[in-house]
Amino acid sequence: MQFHLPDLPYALDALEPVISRRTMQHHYEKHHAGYVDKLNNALSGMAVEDMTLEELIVESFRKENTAVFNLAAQVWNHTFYWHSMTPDASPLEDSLLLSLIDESFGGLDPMLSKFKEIASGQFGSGWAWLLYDPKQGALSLTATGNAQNPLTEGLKPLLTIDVWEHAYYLDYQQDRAAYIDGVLDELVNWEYAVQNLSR
Ligand code: MN3
Repeated sequence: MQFHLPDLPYALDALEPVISRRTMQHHYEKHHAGYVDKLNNALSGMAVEDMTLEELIVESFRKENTAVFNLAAQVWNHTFYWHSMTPDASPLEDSLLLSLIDESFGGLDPMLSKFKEIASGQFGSGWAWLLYDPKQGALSLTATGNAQNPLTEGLKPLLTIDVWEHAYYLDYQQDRAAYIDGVLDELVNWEYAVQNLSR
């Protein structure tokens, strides 16, 4: 079984000036591609035929196969992150998602402020997520360390932002908050979040 590096949904320079072409080249062509290669190497000889990447994430987590889990989750997280952003961002329209955001956070602006706070506050490498909890019927925001992925807890990711240093260091150096502001103010792909909620 070979997993493949998915195409980027836009050109390498499409997210400028928030994320530079140079960052995208390193991040997509080196980091993301590297995780795909290492995952395929780690899986050689293992019986994972017909497993989707999501199934592999949940299964390797359950079996405490940390090496495979970390790589599979990093492959999935990056693909999800690219799609969480768009150069053609438009405001979130009236939708079930907007109603849930109102219910769970008291509005879009308070939700975005909290998203920024959680993403900035993640100590070390990781991800910040907007999630739907099917059991509670409610949204939540959380940060996870390293490769950790909310799929393992039965939660449905709607959006993510990568807060590993490689995501912003070339453009913003240590100023993670400026990168997060740029992404959440300019690049959020609400259409993708709406699709994820209805999946
Ligand atoms: Mn990354």
